[in-house]
Amino acid sequence: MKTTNVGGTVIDEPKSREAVKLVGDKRAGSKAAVKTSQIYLDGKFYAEGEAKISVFDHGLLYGDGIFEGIRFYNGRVFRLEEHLERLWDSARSILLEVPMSQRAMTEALLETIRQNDLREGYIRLIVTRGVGNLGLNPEQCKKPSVIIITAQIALYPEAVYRNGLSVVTCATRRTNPSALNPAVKSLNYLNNVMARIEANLANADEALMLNDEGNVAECTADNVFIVKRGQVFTPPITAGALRGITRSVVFEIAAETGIKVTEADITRHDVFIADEAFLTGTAAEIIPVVKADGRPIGSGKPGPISLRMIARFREMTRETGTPIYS
Ligand code: PXG
Repeated sequence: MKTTNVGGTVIDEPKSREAVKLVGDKRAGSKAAVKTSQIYLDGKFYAEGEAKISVFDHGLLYGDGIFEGIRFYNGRVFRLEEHLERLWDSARSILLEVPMSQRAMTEALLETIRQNDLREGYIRLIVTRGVGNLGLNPEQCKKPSVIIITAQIALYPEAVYRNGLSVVTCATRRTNPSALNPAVKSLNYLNNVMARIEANLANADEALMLNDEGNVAECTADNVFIVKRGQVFTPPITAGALRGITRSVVFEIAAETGIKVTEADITRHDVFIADEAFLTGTAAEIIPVVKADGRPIGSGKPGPISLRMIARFREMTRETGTPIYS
């Protein structure tokens, strides 16, 4: 079943069978047709159907660009500064100059949410290399483009946070950092998309991606954590993981509650014998994993540390962040 949403756009449709599906498809014929989302494109706002970029934009032709996925809750943008820092880091790494200051970007972002009159949702912030010719040389591209899209988010249903997800290890390895560093949040997500397809084909909720050494790197859009004997472990960034913002919030919650977190190489075996496992990401938040490659993790139910993390994370999202309307 498809339901529509006011924000117009939706970032994903979770795989879970019980998933709530939200799509911005006006043909689905409901209230969503009443309001189209306003999209920021290079300093101006356009209705959803009017926001267009050139077919010569290298973001499209080569995946040459960067992005961030950000959430806002209860009228506040969660961890906005961290997301902008990471965007600027990605830009630096690929020698792309974001055509505005972080301050101007903050204002553009907040204004986009205001234009859409939302208090809860998701923001997709994209900077493309801009218009060039059909050659891949970025020197052809004189002006990067900035796109900001707000959307209501297709959350996993609450039951998944209580019952957990299944993951399968996929054959697609995470990109080797010396080829394309996974720490750069680039528009080049085909590596992750291929892994996602494998999860779909296996009828699993997520794909566990390994690096060239065979250690766990991350899932397709989430960082991975395991719990063993009361201690929490997660792969280091050097294993091919994105420096997730939600990941860093887990470090903070752990410090607050006296739980030890260690960045360490994790094998599939470690996942199989873990007492608990969970994933972290802006879209998924903190979500328990209860099955890996057909093996139940721990008791096969979300464990106490995962549930404590989820509860504290939710408090933080409601109480902290950059105010949108004041
Ligand atoms: N790893 C990868 C590869 C990601 O793309 C994360 C980890 C988690 O990072 P944050 O900072 O969000 O805690 C991401 C997150 C989505 C979606 O629909 C999420 C991301 C990218 C694309 C889509 O959830 N990035």
